[in-house]
Amino acid sequence: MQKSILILGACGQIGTELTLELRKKFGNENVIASDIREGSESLMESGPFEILDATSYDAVEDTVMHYEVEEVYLMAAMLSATAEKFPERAWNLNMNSLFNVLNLAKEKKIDKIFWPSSIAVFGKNTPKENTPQHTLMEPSTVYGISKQTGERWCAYYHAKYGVDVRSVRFPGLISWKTQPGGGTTDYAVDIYIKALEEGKYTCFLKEDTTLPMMYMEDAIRASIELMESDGDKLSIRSSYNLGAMSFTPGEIARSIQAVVPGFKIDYEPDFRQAIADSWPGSIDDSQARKDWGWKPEFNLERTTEEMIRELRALKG
Ligand code: AKB
Repeated sequence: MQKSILILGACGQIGTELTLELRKKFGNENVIASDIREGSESLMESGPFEILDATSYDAVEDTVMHYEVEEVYLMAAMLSATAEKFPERAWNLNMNSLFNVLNLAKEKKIDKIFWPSSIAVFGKNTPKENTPQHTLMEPSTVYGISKQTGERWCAYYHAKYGVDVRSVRFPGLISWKTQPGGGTTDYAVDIYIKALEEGKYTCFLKEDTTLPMMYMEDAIRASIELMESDGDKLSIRSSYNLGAMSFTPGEIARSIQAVVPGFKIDYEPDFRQAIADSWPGSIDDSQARKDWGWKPEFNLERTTEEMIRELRALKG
């Protein structure tokens, strides 16, 4: 199928792999990558790229009109740990970029939007295990507040203006191609890199902190599957719970030790511990499974195998 797709924030952890996958699926020329900075060689050279600030309505609108864009994936955001340091900048980036694409859809300049929410929408009074789709949500971080507010705006634009916006609440994402930046779950990527480079890692969370996580391949597949699914079957227009695996720093360390003998970990919790403590340990994603057939493929063991194999191959 031919359609024109714009990725805002294409050079980040999700955006890079999402762009390459969408190009494989819909053709290089049809997928326009954009960001405020240049990205990896494979992203820049495989299709159109624009330097674009997602918070500028005029700039986004110009690009949408120029390429006759039909679908937008809005991946630009400031994540939880960085957002605590720059609350206003985080709020402006996370909210203004969302309003821009919601308004473009309201004005019928684009047909469909993908916007990721996060487990950060939940708070310390939310049930921690098997966190339900509909539950108490009292986020304690700027990032979480921006995502929860964003969810309400998505549901509102869908109900009021018929905007076709689709969203999932991502857990921590693990990938080897592009590193994350500024998140609380970033340790689950850093640990693999440090295990291979130095044989040891100092974790900024406690040994027994359980968080929900997902391998990037599953996350990319979830995003595209949700966008390609029948809109009439989607009962959630705020954001779908999405689960894959849950583990602690102690458990991921042991899974690495099984393939990197001698790997050592120690623990020096910092301000990110309080953020992690306010988030769920596991997620009930039955609504996503029912509405659009979501099913994860990667558990911790398979993730560790792939991460170590790919990172070793990168080092040569
Ligand atoms: C973060 O740690 O901030 C993100 C997230 C869970 O949304 N990875």
